Amino acid sequence: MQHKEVIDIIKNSTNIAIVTHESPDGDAIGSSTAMYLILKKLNKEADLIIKEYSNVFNVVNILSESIREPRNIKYDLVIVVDSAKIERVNEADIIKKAKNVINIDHHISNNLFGTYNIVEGGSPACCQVLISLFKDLGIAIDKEIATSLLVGIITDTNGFRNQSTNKETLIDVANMLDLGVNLSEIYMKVLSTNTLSQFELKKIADNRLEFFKNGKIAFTYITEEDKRRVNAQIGDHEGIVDVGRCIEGVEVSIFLHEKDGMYKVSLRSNSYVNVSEIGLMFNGGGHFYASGFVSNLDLLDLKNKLIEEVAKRL
Ligand SMILES: [Mn+2]
Repeated sequence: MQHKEVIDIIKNSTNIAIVTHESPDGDAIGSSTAMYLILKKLNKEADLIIKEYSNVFNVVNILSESIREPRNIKYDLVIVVDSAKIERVNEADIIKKAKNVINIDHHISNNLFGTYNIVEGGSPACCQVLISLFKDLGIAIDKEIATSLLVGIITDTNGFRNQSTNKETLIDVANMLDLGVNLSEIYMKVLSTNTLSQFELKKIADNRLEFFKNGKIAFTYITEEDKRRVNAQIGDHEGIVDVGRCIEGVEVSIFLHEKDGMYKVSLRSNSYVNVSEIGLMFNGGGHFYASGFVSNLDLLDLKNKLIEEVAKRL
């Protein structure tokens, strides 16, 4: 997709909304706020719609003050960031009603639901996809925008550790340092600091960690009851799936997290298992090394099915 067409649509739209996927992670928050700030530079006040988010993302200063309720109108343009499909977005109805939809994403499973799609499957973060769009828009990134972009890049690359991290990522980040962003502070806040409830939740998951297939599969879970017990806040389960993934010999880490009576499944692989295939089988999606889906199977059934599917690919 050529950026030019997308740029014209942005410039010619008045009522614009920015939306992202439910349970927004750092890349969802970073992409939405970076897009919001870029539009501001174009003298466009977009409705930034984010239903809920973890406090750690307040490292993006403008976040809380910029969020709006969706208006009951037909938007000229809805920009959807970091979302593989409409069903993952809380505000699916405003997307469906909109005159134009720009879908900006990096999931290989993205089903190109937009009127215009800028989808770079395999790119380490939606924020990285945005950087090249912003360059073509001819608007210089400032410190505030760079902070948003870094939140996305740091979280989605897991601190530059994921396989998807590439030369471009590091060059983009190096360039942002010239703008005075505090890389170490952002890194600490979004990736290295645990809230107390997050720590307690992780302890529960650590204690339940089991290994299968000669230690190649790691499995753990947390329930609604666990979350109540530690008074967990939104986002407190983030990062738990990486505990299993970082143990020597593990190829795939499986983490189940109960929410609203269903299980949200996170899968992470280290080198050769394409977990996006498994995500797709269960109507979810993702990337080669990271994918997820939601299931209404019970814990034991889900666990067995997942171990079976992963084992086929070992
Ligand atoms: Mn992402």
